[in-house]
Amino acid sequence: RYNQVSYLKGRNKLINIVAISGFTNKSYTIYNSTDDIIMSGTTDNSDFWSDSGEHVATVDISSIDTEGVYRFAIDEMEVSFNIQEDGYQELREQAFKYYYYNRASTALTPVYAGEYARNEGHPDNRVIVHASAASAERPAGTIISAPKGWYDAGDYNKYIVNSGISTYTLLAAYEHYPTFYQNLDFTIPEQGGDIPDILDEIIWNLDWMLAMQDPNDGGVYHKLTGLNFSGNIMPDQYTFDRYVVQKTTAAALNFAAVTAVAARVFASYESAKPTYSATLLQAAKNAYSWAKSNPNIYYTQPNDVQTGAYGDDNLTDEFQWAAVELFISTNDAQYKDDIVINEIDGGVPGWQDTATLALISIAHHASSLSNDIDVLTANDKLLTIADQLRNTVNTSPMKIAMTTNDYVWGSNGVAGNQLVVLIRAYELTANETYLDAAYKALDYLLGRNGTGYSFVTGFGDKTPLDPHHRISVADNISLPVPGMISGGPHSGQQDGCSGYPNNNPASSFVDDYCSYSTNEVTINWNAPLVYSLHALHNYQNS
Ligand code: G3I
Ligand code: 9MR
Repeated sequence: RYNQVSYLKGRNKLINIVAISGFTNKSYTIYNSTDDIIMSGTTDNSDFWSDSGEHVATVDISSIDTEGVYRFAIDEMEVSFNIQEDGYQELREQAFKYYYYNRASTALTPVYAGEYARNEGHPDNRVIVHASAASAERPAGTIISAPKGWYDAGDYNKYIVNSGISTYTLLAAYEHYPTFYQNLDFTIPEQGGDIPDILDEIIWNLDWMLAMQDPNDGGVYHKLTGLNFSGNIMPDQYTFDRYVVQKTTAAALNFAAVTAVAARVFASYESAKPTYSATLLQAAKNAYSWAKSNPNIYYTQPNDVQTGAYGDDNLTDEFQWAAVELFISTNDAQYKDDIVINEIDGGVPGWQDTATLALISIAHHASSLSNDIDVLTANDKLLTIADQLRNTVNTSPMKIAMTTNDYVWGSNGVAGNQLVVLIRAYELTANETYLDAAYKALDYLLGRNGTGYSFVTGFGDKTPLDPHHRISVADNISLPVPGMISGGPHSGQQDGCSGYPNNNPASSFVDDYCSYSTNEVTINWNAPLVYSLHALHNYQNS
């Protein structure tokens, strides 16, 4: 198992040998492209890796540090791998481009989408207020308009909770590395101009999020959805009515946090995007006060709605996250008074666990916050999570950051967010061991894992060809849309798909459309990949 995309010059390089049975001292040989032997040796004794049920040894090939293509041979097996100075350029671009490919309410043109050009679908300009979302001003059946946004995933619905962490992660990428992104072009229709391209893409989703707020009370609809999941059709073939469903506290708080971050980011772009920042900030404040008055309206799936729930009945973390972002953006004591550092407790972030997003923002704004909140304690909490990850990388059989409990639905989103935490710890401390751990942990997503897949479509020797992504199924193009990270292994197998190799958490994965529990794609799993690849590239250059 190896990084199938590229190892990087100047960074650590690990290859794992795995076998069904234990082994000792296996000989291996590494050749360069002219067939010279440049390294050979024997493995250590294997360790049992219970997460995949395999026996594993690790070979450290970091001493090979010349760009090129190499072959690694052991027993009768052979794989080839790359070492490059900048091995991820194309991967970075395509992982980001996924957001463009997943845009609702627009046609994708050949200039920007190449063979993935398609017609417009889901105009979402006639959306019905569902009974669960009815209010005096907007009774059930009222028609509203909420176009744009990114499709959540392999399905065509748009969910505020999951948009929350996804949009935050991309905004944080910009906020943490502004100069880097100001100098970075992406091939999207808004390319160039006064606003960095990453922010142009983010605007596509923010505009939709803003339309999900009821202007009458500040509440935010949980999702915009058909009553059921559609079949495998292209966006322009979709005929179901679309609804906004139930205002929830979770939606209001995710919305408040994201629009508060966006307000401070877009404050620098007032002339290119007049009043946008102020609109976002007002929206954030209104959503937050709605949540304060309605603190425990949890999502309950109405009987006639079948699509994703993104339910969450613990909102302590979302409250803290929103309060932190609003305080950073406003410096208003009202929000500071709601911040309780002791309540900001979580691990690696996810759509349901946003506490650490608050810690990440606190760490980034530490100097302006230190008179008002206990920044030291907050930073300690962030470093504690990173230390655990680094320790797992250094001591686990595969030398990765994943542990048994991380193999959930969307485990590759966990792996991506582990990278974000390690990178933030490096930024906070300048301690290179966090960066080393991040590079090793990145290999996991690109092949050094329990499945042998490089999980990003189009990148690697063995990559998902049949992800749960309606567009990729329906577009008559044999390869899936590139740059999408598949959900990743976990043993739930809720889709009842056949073809899983086994039930082990790290290897229960099947590259089949039917496996929506392991092989779907989503905006929240791609976001930490985009964040991390660009952040690491920034460090690689500096
Ligand atoms: O909250 C419990 C936790 O208390 C418990 O310890 C843990 C043990 O497994 O389970 C937790 O619940 C899990 C939940 O996610 C929160 O993590 C459920 O088991 C798990 O089935 C659930 O999976 C979610 C899945 O939808 C099903 O609801 C995924 O996180 C979520 O990413 C996924 O999202 C779907 C959307 O609904 C629809 N669009 C596609 C998208 C991606 O597949
Ligand atoms: O396509 C749906 C996917 O986006 C969701 O993650 C998943 C779980 O909510 O559900 C998928 O839809 C399936 C539905 O739940 C059951 N019938 C088959 C659908 C897949 O085509």
